[in-house]
Amino acid sequence: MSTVNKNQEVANFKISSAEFFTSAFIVQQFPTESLPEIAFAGRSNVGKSSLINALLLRKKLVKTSNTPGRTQSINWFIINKAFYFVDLPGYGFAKVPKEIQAKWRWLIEGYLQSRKTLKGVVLIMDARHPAMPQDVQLYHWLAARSFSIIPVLTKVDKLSRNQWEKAREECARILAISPKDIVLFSAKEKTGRDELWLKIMDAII
Ligand SMILES: Nc1nc2c(ncn2[C@@H]2O[C@H](COP(=O)(O)OP(=O)(O)OP(=O)(O)O)[C@@H](O)[C@H]2O)c(=O)[nH]1
Ligand SMILES: [Mg+2]
Repeated sequence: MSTVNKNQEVANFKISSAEFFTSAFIVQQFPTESLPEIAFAGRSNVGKSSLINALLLRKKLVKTSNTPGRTQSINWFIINKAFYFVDLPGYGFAKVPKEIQAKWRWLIEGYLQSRKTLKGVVLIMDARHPAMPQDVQLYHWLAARSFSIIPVLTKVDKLSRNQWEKAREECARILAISPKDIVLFSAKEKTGRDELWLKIMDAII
């Protein structure tokens, strides 16, 4: 499909419904696999939940917080009754006790390893600290399993415009990918929203 058609597709795309579906604190609580799923992963407090709200143009569908470690379960949201967005707990927050971190890791890996309906993973990083060691670790873990990965640098509103490309190039260098594969995003300003929707649609189809 040409870029013009694709942009048109995003322009015509309407979010007719976006609802909370279910939560899982343990693997046994995962809902039955049915519709395609897109997961959102990243370090604690990076802005995963805010990014989902920005994509859906909903202010409070997904709970966000200033305190890292807000999202403690895997949460499914059903969009247009056609696919799920899956908000994962964050990783790598030092103040979360070790045994809780281990539990979340178990839960996240349990999800990523087993989910047959998982179509793509949006890997969210902070534009001010692109590709931290745990991001790189998750990126390689996903790449080794042939996942469709969509790397995103969020909170770009916190950088000056001339730092955007620097952040993107730095991230691309560390992940050994092309800068154009990385989406620059801001939940606050809705920067990169159409571009990210396009990549998500590509992954779902
Ligand atoms: N300026 C700015 N702030 C943001 C942006 N995205 C998120 N934030 C802020 O970052 C903080 C964390 O956002 P969340 O969306 O709760 O982050 P999270 O990754 O879901 O956090 P956990 O669930 O704890 O892992 C909140 O105070 C948000 O308001 C953004 O694009 N720009
Ligand atoms: Mg969250």
